[in-house]
Amino acid sequence: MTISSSVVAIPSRLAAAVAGLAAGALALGGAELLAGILPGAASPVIAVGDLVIALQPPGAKQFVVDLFGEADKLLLNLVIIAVALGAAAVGGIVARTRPGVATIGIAAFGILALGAGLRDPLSEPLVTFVVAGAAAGIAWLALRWLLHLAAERGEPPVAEMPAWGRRRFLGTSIAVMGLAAGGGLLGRTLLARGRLDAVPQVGSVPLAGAAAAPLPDGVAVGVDGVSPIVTPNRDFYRIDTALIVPRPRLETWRLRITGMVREPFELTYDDLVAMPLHEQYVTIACVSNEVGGGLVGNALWRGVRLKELLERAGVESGATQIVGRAVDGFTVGFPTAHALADDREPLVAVAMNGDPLPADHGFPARLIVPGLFGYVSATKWLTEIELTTWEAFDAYWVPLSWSKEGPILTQSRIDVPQDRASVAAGTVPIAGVAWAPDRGIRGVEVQVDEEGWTAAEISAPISDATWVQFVRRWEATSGEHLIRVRATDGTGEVQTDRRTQPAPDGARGHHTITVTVA
Ligand SMILES: Nc1nc2c(c(=O)[nH]1)N[C@H]1C(S)=C(S)[C@@H](COP(=O)(O)O)O[C@H]1N2
Ligand SMILES: [Mo]
Repeated sequence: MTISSSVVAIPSRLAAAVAGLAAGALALGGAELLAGILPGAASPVIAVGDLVIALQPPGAKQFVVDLFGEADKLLLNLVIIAVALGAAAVGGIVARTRPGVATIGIAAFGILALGAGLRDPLSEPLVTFVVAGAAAGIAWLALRWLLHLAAERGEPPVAEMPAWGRRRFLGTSIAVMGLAAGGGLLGRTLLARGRLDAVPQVGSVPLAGAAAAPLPDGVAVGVDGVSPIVTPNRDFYRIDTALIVPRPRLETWRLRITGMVREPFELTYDDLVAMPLHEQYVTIACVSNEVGGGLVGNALWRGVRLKELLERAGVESGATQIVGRAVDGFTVGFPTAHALADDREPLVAVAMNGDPLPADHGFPARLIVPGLFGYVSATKWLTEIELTTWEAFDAYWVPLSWSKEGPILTQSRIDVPQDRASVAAGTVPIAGVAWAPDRGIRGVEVQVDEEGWTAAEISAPISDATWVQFVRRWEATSGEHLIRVRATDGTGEVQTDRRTQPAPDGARGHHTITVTVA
Protein backbone atom coordinates (compact mmCIF):
# COMPACT_ATOMS: atom_id res chain seq x y z
CA MET A 1 0.00 0.00 0.00
CA THR A 2 1.55 3.25 -1.06
CA ILE A 3 1.08 6.48 0.72
CA SER A 4 -0.45 9.07 -1.56
CA SER A 5 0.38 12.68 -1.80
CA SER A 6 -2.11 14.15 0.64
CA VAL A 7 -1.38 14.89 4.23
CA VAL A 8 -0.68 11.83 6.34
CA ALA A 9 -1.33 11.90 10.03
CA ILE A 10 -2.69 9.75 12.79
CA PRO A 11 -6.41 9.34 12.12
CA SER A 12 -8.89 10.61 14.65
CA ARG A 13 -10.20 8.10 17.18
CA LEU A 14 -13.61 8.20 15.57
CA ALA A 15 -12.19 7.53 12.12
CA ALA A 16 -10.05 4.71 13.49
CA ALA A 17 -13.09 3.18 15.18
CA VAL A 18 -15.03 3.37 11.91
CA ALA A 19 -12.07 1.77 10.10
CA GLY A 20 -11.96 -1.03 12.70
CA LEU A 21 -15.71 -1.54 12.48
CA ALA A 22 -15.66 -1.76 8.69
CA ALA A 23 -12.64 -4.09 8.68
CA GLY A 24 -14.27 -6.32 11.29
CA ALA A 25 -17.52 -6.36 9.34
CA LEU A 26 -15.68 -7.31 6.17
CA ALA A 27 -13.90 -10.14 7.96
CA LEU A 28 -17.16 -11.48 9.43
CA GLY A 29 -19.05 -11.12 6.17
CA GLY A 30 -16.21 -12.69 4.20
CA ALA A 31 -15.98 -15.62 6.58
CA GLU A 32 -19.73 -16.13 6.42
CA LEU A 33 -19.60 -16.12 2.62
CA LEU A 34 -16.74 -18.61 2.56
CA ALA A 35 -18.57 -20.81 5.05
CA GLY A 36 -21.58 -20.72 2.76
CA ILE A 37 -19.56 -21.68 -0.31
CA LEU A 38 -17.02 -24.16 1.03
CA PRO A 39 -18.39 -27.50 2.16
CA GLY A 40 -17.17 -28.38 5.62
CA ALA A 41 -16.36 -24.84 6.68
CA ALA A 42 -17.65 -23.57 10.00
CA SER A 43 -19.08 -20.06 10.15
CA PRO A 44 -17.18 -18.27 12.93
CA VAL A 45 -20.37 -16.60 14.20
CA ILE A 46 -22.23 -19.90 14.39
CA ALA A 47 -19.23 -21.72 15.84
CA VAL A 48 -18.81 -19.12 18.59
CA GLY A 49 -22.57 -19.23 19.19
CA ASP A 50 -22.37 -23.00 19.58
CA LEU A 51 -19.49 -22.49 21.99
CA VAL A 52 -21.55 -20.04 24.04
CA ILE A 53 -24.42 -22.54 24.12
CA ALA A 54 -22.05 -25.34 25.13
CA LEU A 55 -20.41 -23.27 27.84
CA GLN A 56 -23.60 -22.22 29.55
CA PRO A 57 -22.96 -22.42 33.22
CA PRO A 58 -25.10 -25.11 34.84
CA GLY A 59 -26.72 -22.50 37.06
CA ALA A 60 -27.93 -20.38 34.15
CA LYS A 61 -31.19 -22.24 33.87
CA GLN A 62 -33.28 -19.43 32.52
CA PHE A 63 -30.71 -18.78 29.83
CA VAL A 64 -30.69 -22.45 29.00
CA VAL A 65 -34.46 -22.48 28.71
CA ASP A 66 -34.59 -19.34 26.64
CA LEU A 67 -31.84 -20.28 24.28
CA PHE A 68 -33.91 -22.92 22.56
CA GLY A 69 -36.24 -20.88 20.42
CA GLU A 70 -35.77 -19.37 16.97
CA ALA A 71 -35.93 -15.76 18.14
CA ASP A 72 -33.29 -16.49 20.77
CA LYS A 73 -30.99 -17.95 18.15
CA LEU A 74 -31.31 -14.82 16.04
CA LEU A 75 -30.60 -12.76 19.14
CA LEU A 76 -27.53 -14.85 19.96
CA ASN A 77 -26.23 -14.34 16.42
CA LEU A 78 -26.80 -10.60 16.65
CA VAL A 79 -25.15 -10.35 20.06
CA ILE A 80 -22.08 -12.20 18.80
CA ILE A 81 -21.88 -9.96 15.72
CA ALA A 82 -22.33 -6.85 17.88
CA VAL A 83 -19.64 -7.92 20.34
CA ALA A 84 -17.25 -8.77 17.50
CA LEU A 85 -17.88 -5.43 15.79
CA GLY A 86 -17.47 -3.59 19.09
CA ALA A 87 -14.14 -5.32 19.59
CA ALA A 88 -13.19 -4.47 16.01
CA ALA A 89 -13.93 -0.78 16.60
CA VAL A 90 -11.76 -0.83 19.71
CA GLY A 91 -9.13 -2.64 17.66
CA GLY A 92 -9.22 0.17 15.14
CA ILE A 93 -8.54 2.74 17.85
CA VAL A 94 -5.72 0.63 19.27
CA ALA A 95 -4.22 0.15 15.82
CA ARG A 96 -3.89 3.92 15.46
CA THR A 97 -1.00 4.01 17.85
CA ARG A 98 -0.11 0.40 18.51
CA PRO A 99 -0.56 -1.63 15.35
CA GLY A 100 1.28 -4.60 16.83
CA VAL A 101 -1.27 -4.96 19.61
CA ALA A 102 -4.11 -4.76 17.09
CA THR A 103 -2.46 -7.49 15.00
CA ILE A 104 -2.26 -9.72 18.05
CA GLY A 105 -5.93 -9.01 18.75
CA ILE A 106 -6.88 -9.98 15.20
CA ALA A 107 -4.83 -13.16 15.49
CA ALA A 108 -6.57 -13.96 18.79
CA PHE A 109 -9.97 -13.62 17.11
CA GLY A 110 -8.78 -15.84 14.28
CA ILE A 111 -7.71 -18.48 16.80
CA LEU A 112 -11.06 -18.21 18.59
CA ALA A 113 -12.87 -18.72 15.27
CA LEU A 114 -10.63 -21.67 14.48
CA GLY A 115 -10.97 -23.28 17.90
CA ALA A 116 -14.74 -22.81 17.96
CA GLY A 117 -15.03 -24.04 14.37
CA LEU A 118 -13.05 -27.19 15.04
CA ARG A 119 -15.53 -28.14 17.77
CA ASP A 120 -18.22 -28.51 15.12
CA PRO A 121 -18.29 -32.22 14.28
CA LEU A 122 -19.48 -31.35 10.77
CA SER A 123 -16.51 -29.12 10.01
CA GLU A 124 -13.44 -30.10 8.03
CA PRO A 125 -10.36 -28.95 9.96
CA LEU A 126 -8.45 -27.73 6.91
CA VAL A 127 -11.37 -25.77 5.46
CA THR A 128 -12.15 -24.29 8.85
CA PHE A 129 -8.52 -23.25 9.16
CA VAL A 130 -8.72 -21.55 5.76
CA VAL A 131 -11.88 -19.67 6.74
CA ALA A 132 -10.51 -18.49 10.10
CA GLY A 133 -7.22 -17.54 8.48
CA ALA A 134 -8.97 -15.70 5.67
CA ALA A 135 -11.12 -13.80 8.16
CA ALA A 136 -8.07 -12.71 10.15
CA GLY A 137 -6.21 -11.79 6.96
CA ILE A 138 -9.14 -9.78 5.63
CA ALA A 139 -9.45 -7.95 8.95
CA TRP A 140 -5.76 -7.13 9.03
CA LEU A 141 -5.52 -5.92 5.42
CA ALA A 142 -8.78 -3.99 5.50
CA LEU A 143 -7.84 -2.30 8.75
CA ARG A 144 -4.47 -1.21 7.40
CA TRP A 145 -5.98 0.07 4.23
CA LEU A 146 -8.84 1.96 5.90
CA LEU A 147 -6.59 3.46 8.56
CA HIS A 148 -4.37 4.62 5.77
CA LEU A 149 -7.31 6.26 4.00
CA ALA A 150 -8.38 7.79 7.30
CA ALA A 151 -4.90 9.11 7.95
CA GLU A 152 -4.95 10.94 4.65
CA ARG A 153 -7.65 13.09 6.09
CA GLY A 154 -6.12 13.31 9.54
CA GLU A 155 -6.98 16.49 11.39
CA PRO A 156 -3.63 17.58 12.76
CA PRO A 157 -1.57 19.14 11.46
CA VAL A 158 -3.90 20.54 8.78
CA ALA A 159 -6.85 22.21 10.38
CA GLU A 160 -8.94 22.59 7.27
CA MET A 161 -8.55 19.09 5.99
CA PRO A 162 -9.80 18.50 2.47
CA ALA A 163 -13.43 17.53 2.52
CA TRP A 164 -12.92 15.01 -0.27
CA GLY A 165 -10.56 13.07 1.97
CA ARG A 166 -13.15 12.66 4.66
CA ARG A 167 -15.80 11.82 2.12
CA ARG A 168 -13.60 9.29 0.45
CA PHE A 169 -12.83 7.57 3.72
CA LEU A 170 -16.43 7.55 4.89
CA GLY A 171 -17.69 6.48 1.49
CA THR A 172 -15.19 3.66 1.35
CA SER A 173 -16.04 2.53 4.88
CA ILE A 174 -19.75 2.51 4.14
CA ALA A 175 -19.15 0.60 0.91
CA VAL A 176 -17.03 -1.93 2.77
CA MET A 177 -19.75 -2.41 5.39
CA GLY A 178 -22.38 -2.81 2.68
CA LEU A 179 -20.22 -5.38 0.94
CA ALA A 180 -19.72 -7.17 4.24
CA ALA A 181 -23.44 -7.24 4.99
CA GLY A 182 -24.27 -8.45 1.49
CA GLY A 183 -21.60 -11.14 1.56
CA GLY A 184 -22.61 -12.20 5.05
CA LEU A 185 -26.29 -12.50 4.18
CA LEU A 186 -25.52 -14.40 1.00
CA GLY A 187 -23.20 -16.74 2.89
CA ARG A 188 -25.77 -17.39 5.61
CA THR A 189 -28.45 -18.06 2.99
CA LEU A 190 -26.20 -20.59 1.28
CA LEU A 191 -25.36 -22.20 4.62
CA ALA A 192 -29.00 -22.46 5.60
CA ARG A 193 -29.81 -24.03 2.24
CA GLY A 194 -27.30 -26.76 2.92
CA ARG A 195 -24.18 -25.29 1.39
CA LEU A 196 -23.68 -25.08 -2.34
CA ASP A 197 -23.58 -28.82 -2.92
CA ALA A 198 -27.14 -29.27 -1.77
CA VAL A 199 -27.90 -32.65 -0.23
CA PRO A 200 -29.94 -34.97 -2.40
CA GLN A 201 -33.42 -34.80 -0.95
CA VAL A 202 -35.66 -37.80 -0.83
CA GLY A 203 -38.95 -37.32 -2.57
CA SER A 204 -40.88 -39.82 -0.52
CA VAL A 205 -40.42 -42.60 1.98
CA PRO A 206 -41.78 -45.99 1.05
CA LEU A 207 -44.36 -47.39 3.38
CA ALA A 208 -43.69 -51.03 3.91
CA GLY A 209 -45.16 -52.65 6.96
CA ALA A 210 -47.88 -51.57 9.34
CA ALA A 211 -49.78 -48.44 8.40
CA ALA A 212 -51.42 -46.55 11.22
CA ALA A 213 -55.07 -47.31 11.74
CA PRO A 214 -57.39 -44.59 10.44
CA LEU A 215 -58.19 -41.84 12.94
CA PRO A 216 -61.07 -42.86 15.21
CA ASP A 217 -64.49 -41.26 14.92
CA GLY A 218 -64.78 -38.29 17.23
CA VAL A 219 -61.04 -37.60 17.13
CA ALA A 220 -61.80 -33.86 17.23
CA VAL A 221 -64.27 -31.89 19.33
CA GLY A 222 -65.01 -29.59 16.39
CA VAL A 223 -64.32 -26.24 17.99
CA ASP A 224 -62.65 -23.46 15.94
CA GLY A 225 -59.28 -22.34 17.22
CA VAL A 226 -58.34 -25.56 19.04
CA SER A 227 -54.98 -27.07 18.07
CA PRO A 228 -55.66 -29.68 15.39
CA ILE A 229 -55.22 -33.28 16.54
CA VAL A 230 -52.46 -33.78 13.97
CA THR A 231 -50.03 -30.88 13.92
CA PRO A 232 -49.01 -29.95 10.35
CA ASN A 233 -45.23 -30.13 9.85
CA ARG A 234 -44.93 -26.43 9.16
CA ASP A 235 -46.65 -25.59 12.47
CA PHE A 236 -44.75 -28.15 14.54
CA TYR A 237 -42.64 -26.55 17.25
CA ARG A 238 -38.90 -26.69 16.73
CA ILE A 239 -36.36 -26.93 19.53
CA ASP A 240 -32.68 -27.73 19.27
CA THR A 241 -29.25 -26.36 19.98
CA ALA A 242 -28.31 -26.12 16.30
CA LEU A 243 -27.74 -22.56 15.12
CA ILE A 244 -27.84 -23.86 11.60
CA VAL A 245 -29.85 -26.93 10.63
CA PRO A 246 -27.49 -29.87 10.09
CA ARG A 247 -27.96 -31.38 6.64
CA PRO A 248 -26.11 -34.68 6.59
CA ARG A 249 -25.20 -35.88 3.12
CA LEU A 250 -27.06 -39.07 2.40
CA GLU A 251 -24.12 -40.74 0.64
CA THR A 252 -21.98 -40.54 3.74
CA TRP A 253 -24.65 -40.64 6.45
CA ARG A 254 -24.78 -43.85 8.49
CA LEU A 255 -26.79 -45.08 11.43
CA ARG A 256 -24.58 -47.11 13.76
CA ILE A 257 -25.71 -49.37 16.59
CA THR A 258 -22.80 -49.61 18.99
CA GLY A 259 -21.71 -50.15 22.57
CA MET A 260 -22.90 -53.01 24.77
CA VAL A 261 -24.26 -55.16 21.94
CA ARG A 262 -23.10 -58.51 20.68
CA GLU A 263 -23.02 -57.42 17.05
CA PRO A 264 -22.58 -53.74 16.31
CA PHE A 265 -23.65 -52.77 12.78
CA GLU A 266 -24.31 -49.79 10.62
CA LEU A 267 -26.94 -48.93 8.03
CA THR A 268 -27.09 -46.58 5.08
CA TYR A 269 -30.24 -44.59 4.50
CA ASP A 270 -31.32 -47.07 1.83
CA ASP A 271 -30.71 -49.98 4.21
CA LEU A 272 -32.81 -48.25 6.83
CA VAL A 273 -35.83 -47.47 4.69
CA ALA A 274 -35.71 -50.96 3.16
CA MET A 275 -36.56 -52.39 6.61
CA PRO A 276 -40.19 -52.89 7.61
CA LEU A 277 -41.55 -49.49 8.56
CA HIS A 278 -44.06 -48.91 11.31
CA GLU A 279 -46.42 -45.98 11.59
CA GLN A 280 -47.95 -44.43 14.70
CA TYR A 281 -49.16 -41.13 16.06
CA VAL A 282 -47.05 -39.86 18.95
CA THR A 283 -47.28 -36.58 20.84
CA ILE A 284 -43.89 -35.15 21.71
CA ALA A 285 -43.23 -32.25 24.06
CA CYS A 286 -40.37 -30.13 25.25
CA VAL A 287 -39.33 -30.02 28.90
CA SER A 288 -38.95 -26.23 28.47
CA ASN A 289 -42.65 -25.82 27.72
CA GLU A 290 -44.21 -23.34 30.12
CA VAL A 291 -47.68 -23.97 31.51
CA GLY A 292 -49.96 -23.00 28.62
CA GLY A 293 -47.04 -23.01 26.14
CA GLY A 294 -46.82 -24.30 22.61
CA LEU A 295 -43.77 -26.59 22.69
CA VAL A 296 -45.82 -29.71 22.05
CA GLY A 297 -47.20 -31.36 18.94
CA ASN A 298 -48.69 -34.55 17.61
CA ALA A 299 -47.56 -36.18 14.39
CA LEU A 300 -47.80 -39.41 12.45
CA TRP A 301 -44.30 -40.86 12.59
CA ARG A 302 -43.13 -43.58 10.25
CA GLY A 303 -39.93 -45.43 10.93
CA VAL A 304 -38.05 -48.53 11.82
CA ARG A 305 -38.91 -50.10 15.15
CA LEU A 306 -36.05 -49.44 17.57
CA LYS A 307 -36.70 -52.86 19.09
CA GLU A 308 -35.96 -54.52 15.76
CA LEU A 309 -32.62 -52.73 15.49
CA LEU A 310 -31.76 -53.68 19.06
CA GLU A 311 -32.75 -57.30 18.53
CA ARG A 312 -30.50 -57.48 15.53
CA ALA A 313 -27.58 -56.02 17.48
CA GLY A 314 -28.23 -58.20 20.53
CA VAL A 315 -28.33 -56.00 23.63
CA GLU A 316 -26.07 -57.27 26.41
CA SER A 317 -27.62 -57.63 29.82
CA GLY A 318 -26.52 -54.73 31.96
CA ALA A 319 -26.92 -52.20 29.11
CA THR A 320 -29.31 -50.04 31.08
CA GLN A 321 -29.07 -46.88 28.99
CA ILE A 322 -29.69 -46.14 25.33
CA VAL A 323 -27.77 -43.12 24.09
CA GLY A 324 -28.76 -41.35 20.89
CA ARG A 325 -26.10 -39.30 19.14
CA ALA A 326 -26.76 -36.70 16.48
CA VAL A 327 -24.45 -35.62 13.67
CA ASP A 328 -24.09 -32.26 15.42
CA GLY A 329 -22.79 -33.82 18.63
CA PHE A 330 -26.07 -33.52 20.54
CA THR A 331 -26.86 -36.52 22.74
CA VAL A 332 -29.79 -38.03 24.62
CA GLY A 333 -30.02 -40.91 27.06
CA PHE A 334 -32.99 -42.94 28.28
CA PRO A 335 -33.53 -46.22 30.13
CA THR A 336 -33.34 -49.35 27.98
CA ALA A 337 -36.22 -50.76 30.00
CA HIS A 338 -38.45 -47.86 28.96
CA ALA A 339 -37.70 -48.47 25.30
CA LEU A 340 -38.17 -52.23 25.48
CA ALA A 341 -41.47 -52.22 27.41
CA ASP A 342 -44.05 -54.38 25.64
CA ASP A 343 -46.74 -51.73 25.22
CA ARG A 344 -44.45 -49.12 23.69
CA GLU A 345 -43.01 -48.80 20.19
CA PRO A 346 -40.05 -46.41 19.97
CA LEU A 347 -39.08 -45.57 16.40
CA VAL A 348 -36.15 -44.45 14.36
CA ALA A 349 -38.47 -42.19 12.39
CA VAL A 350 -37.83 -41.29 8.77
CA ALA A 351 -41.16 -39.68 7.93
CA MET A 352 -43.43 -37.15 9.61
CA ASN A 353 -47.08 -36.86 8.61
CA GLY A 354 -46.38 -38.77 5.41
CA ASP A 355 -43.43 -36.69 4.22
CA PRO A 356 -39.74 -37.44 4.60
CA LEU A 357 -38.57 -35.85 7.85
CA PRO A 358 -38.19 -32.11 7.27
CA ALA A 359 -34.61 -30.89 7.77
CA ASP A 360 -35.71 -28.90 10.85
CA HIS A 361 -37.15 -32.02 12.39
CA GLY A 362 -34.15 -34.27 11.92
CA PHE A 363 -33.74 -35.50 8.34
CA PRO A 364 -32.72 -38.19 7.54
CA ALA A 365 -33.69 -39.98 10.79
CA ARG A 366 -34.62 -39.25 14.39
CA LEU A 367 -35.68 -41.08 17.51
CA ILE A 368 -39.27 -40.91 18.71
CA VAL A 369 -39.77 -42.55 22.11
CA PRO A 370 -43.36 -42.38 23.38
CA GLY A 371 -43.62 -40.95 26.88
CA LEU A 372 -40.31 -39.09 27.10
CA PHE A 373 -39.50 -35.41 26.74
CA GLY A 374 -37.54 -34.57 23.59
CA TYR A 375 -34.32 -33.63 25.39
CA VAL A 376 -33.80 -37.17 26.71
CA SER A 377 -35.06 -39.05 23.67
CA ALA A 378 -36.04 -37.42 20.38
CA THR A 379 -32.56 -37.15 18.79
CA LYS A 380 -32.81 -35.39 15.44
CA TRP A 381 -30.17 -35.93 12.73
CA LEU A 382 -29.53 -39.24 14.46
CA THR A 383 -26.33 -41.08 13.56
CA GLU A 384 -25.59 -43.45 16.43
CA ILE A 385 -27.48 -45.50 18.97
CA GLU A 386 -25.13 -46.62 21.71
CA LEU A 387 -25.94 -49.10 24.44
CA THR A 388 -24.25 -48.34 27.72
CA THR A 389 -25.00 -48.28 31.44
CA TRP A 390 -27.11 -45.65 33.16
CA GLU A 391 -24.10 -44.56 35.22
CA ALA A 392 -21.56 -44.44 32.41
CA PHE A 393 -22.85 -41.46 30.48
CA ASP A 394 -24.80 -38.23 31.03
CA ALA A 395 -26.37 -36.82 27.85
CA TYR A 396 -26.19 -33.20 26.67
CA TRP A 397 -28.65 -31.50 29.03
CA VAL A 398 -27.93 -33.50 32.17
CA PRO A 399 -24.74 -31.69 33.21
CA LEU A 400 -26.64 -28.45 32.53
CA SER A 401 -28.89 -29.13 35.52
CA TRP A 402 -31.76 -30.86 33.74
CA SER A 403 -33.11 -34.08 35.15
CA LYS A 404 -31.54 -37.28 33.89
CA GLU A 405 -34.94 -38.94 33.61
CA GLY A 406 -37.46 -37.10 31.50
CA PRO A 407 -40.97 -38.59 31.48
CA ILE A 408 -43.48 -36.18 29.92
CA LEU A 409 -45.63 -34.64 32.63
CA THR A 410 -49.41 -34.52 32.42
CA GLN A 411 -50.25 -31.13 30.95
CA SER A 412 -53.31 -29.38 29.57
CA ARG A 413 -53.81 -26.09 27.77
CA ILE A 414 -56.80 -23.89 27.01
CA ASP A 415 -56.66 -22.74 23.37
CA VAL A 416 -60.06 -20.98 23.21
CA PRO A 417 -60.99 -18.48 24.38
CA GLN A 418 -57.57 -16.89 24.40
CA ASP A 419 -56.23 -15.40 27.61
CA ARG A 420 -57.63 -11.88 28.13
CA ALA A 421 -60.18 -12.28 25.36
CA SER A 422 -63.56 -10.61 25.44
CA VAL A 423 -66.50 -12.84 24.62
CA ALA A 424 -70.23 -12.34 24.34
CA ALA A 425 -72.50 -13.71 27.04
CA GLY A 426 -74.16 -17.01 26.24
CA THR A 427 -72.72 -20.42 25.42
CA VAL A 428 -68.95 -20.19 25.12
CA PRO A 429 -66.87 -23.28 24.32
CA ILE A 430 -63.82 -23.59 26.56
CA ALA A 431 -61.55 -25.91 24.60
CA GLY A 432 -57.98 -27.02 24.23
CA VAL A 433 -55.66 -29.99 24.39
CA ALA A 434 -54.38 -32.32 27.12
CA TRP A 435 -51.57 -34.83 26.99
CA ALA A 436 -49.81 -37.41 29.14
CA PRO A 437 -47.87 -39.64 26.75
CA ASP A 438 -47.89 -42.54 26.98
CA ARG A 439 -50.08 -42.98 30.06
CA GLY A 440 -53.02 -41.53 28.16
CA ILE A 441 -55.66 -39.02 29.24
CA ARG A 442 -58.59 -40.33 31.27
CA GLY A 443 -60.36 -37.03 31.72
CA VAL A 444 -60.15 -33.24 31.65
CA GLU A 445 -61.88 -30.83 34.00
CA VAL A 446 -62.49 -27.11 33.73
CA GLN A 447 -63.11 -24.71 36.58
CA VAL A 448 -64.65 -21.26 36.22
CA ASP A 449 -63.94 -18.87 39.11
CA GLU A 450 -64.55 -20.61 42.43
CA GLU A 451 -67.18 -23.07 41.26
CA GLY A 452 -66.32 -26.78 41.38
CA TRP A 453 -64.35 -28.61 38.73
CA THR A 454 -66.59 -29.76 35.88
CA ALA A 455 -65.77 -32.63 33.54
CA ALA A 456 -65.13 -31.54 29.97
CA GLU A 457 -65.98 -33.65 26.96
CA ILE A 458 -62.85 -35.19 25.46
CA SER A 459 -62.15 -36.32 21.92
CA ALA A 460 -61.65 -40.00 21.11
CA PRO A 461 -57.96 -40.61 21.83
CA ILE A 462 -55.85 -42.01 18.98
CA SER A 463 -53.79 -43.87 21.57
CA ASP A 464 -52.26 -43.41 25.00
CA ALA A 465 -49.27 -41.82 23.28
CA THR A 466 -51.25 -38.92 21.84
CA TRP A 467 -52.98 -35.84 23.10
CA VAL A 468 -56.73 -35.30 23.13
CA GLN A 469 -58.90 -32.24 22.64
CA PHE A 470 -61.41 -31.20 25.26
CA VAL A 471 -64.36 -28.85 25.34
CA ARG A 472 -66.69 -27.59 28.00
CA ARG A 473 -69.64 -25.50 26.87
CA TRP A 474 -69.93 -22.74 29.39
CA GLU A 475 -72.89 -20.44 30.00
CA ALA A 476 -70.94 -17.22 30.24
CA THR A 477 -72.34 -14.43 32.37
CA SER A 478 -71.09 -10.87 32.18
CA GLY A 479 -68.05 -9.86 34.16
CA GLU A 480 -64.46 -10.99 34.42
CA HIS A 481 -63.81 -14.69 34.91
CA LEU A 482 -60.87 -16.92 35.78
CA ILE A 483 -60.81 -20.25 33.95
CA ARG A 484 -58.56 -23.19 34.82
CA VAL A 485 -57.97 -26.62 33.33
CA ARG A 486 -56.57 -29.85 34.72
CA ALA A 487 -56.19 -33.33 33.29
CA THR A 488 -56.17 -36.81 34.79
CA ASP A 489 -53.79 -39.29 33.22
CA GLY A 490 -54.40 -42.95 32.43
CA THR A 491 -53.09 -44.00 35.84
CA GLY A 492 -55.72 -41.86 37.56
CA GLU A 493 -53.30 -39.19 38.71
CA VAL A 494 -54.72 -35.67 38.65
CA GLN A 495 -52.52 -32.89 37.30
CA THR A 496 -51.10 -30.96 40.24
CA ASP A 497 -51.85 -27.28 40.80
CA ARG A 498 -48.44 -26.78 42.39
CA ARG A 499 -46.55 -24.57 39.94
CA THR A 500 -42.96 -25.34 39.04
CA GLN A 501 -40.52 -23.84 36.57
CA PRO A 502 -39.66 -25.96 33.51
CA ALA A 503 -36.21 -26.73 34.98
CA PRO A 504 -35.21 -29.34 35.93
CA ASP A 505 -37.94 -31.78 34.84
CA GLY A 506 -40.85 -29.84 33.35
CA ALA A 507 -43.43 -27.21 34.31
CA ARG A 508 -46.29 -28.17 36.58
CA GLY A 509 -49.47 -26.30 37.39
CA HIS A 510 -52.85 -25.57 35.88
CA HIS A 511 -53.15 -23.37 32.83
CA THR A 512 -55.28 -20.42 33.89
CA ILE A 513 -56.77 -17.66 31.76
CA THR A 514 -58.96 -14.64 32.35
CA VAL A 515 -61.80 -13.64 30.04
CA THR A 516 -64.15 -10.72 30.04
CA VAL A 517 -67.76 -11.41 29.17
CA ALA A 518 -69.57 -8.40 27.74
N1 LIG B 1 -29.77 -33.22 17.37
C1 LIG B 1 -30.66 -32.71 18.24
N2 LIG B 1 -31.80 -33.36 18.48
C2 LIG B 1 -32.70 -32.87 19.34
C3 LIG B 1 -32.45 -31.66 20.03
C4 LIG B 1 -31.22 -30.99 19.76
O1 LIG B 1 -30.93 -29.93 20.33
N3 LIG B 1 -30.36 -31.54 18.85
N4 LIG B 1 -33.38 -31.18 20.91
C5 LIG B 1 -34.34 -32.11 21.48
C6 LIG B 1 -35.42 -31.44 22.15
S1 LIG B 1 -35.02 -30.58 23.57
C7 LIG B 1 -36.71 -31.52 21.72
S2 LIG B 1 -37.96 -30.93 22.66
C8 LIG B 1 -37.04 -32.17 20.43
C9 LIG B 1 -37.85 -31.24 19.55
O2 LIG B 1 -38.13 -31.83 18.32
P1 LIG B 1 -38.76 -30.94 17.17
O3 LIG B 1 -37.86 -29.76 16.97
O4 LIG B 1 -38.89 -31.80 15.97
O5 LIG B 1 -40.12 -30.49 17.67
O6 LIG B 1 -35.89 -32.54 19.71
C10 LIG B 1 -34.87 -33.12 20.49
N5 LIG B 1 -33.84 -33.56 19.58
MO1 LIG C 1 -36.92 -29.89 24.50
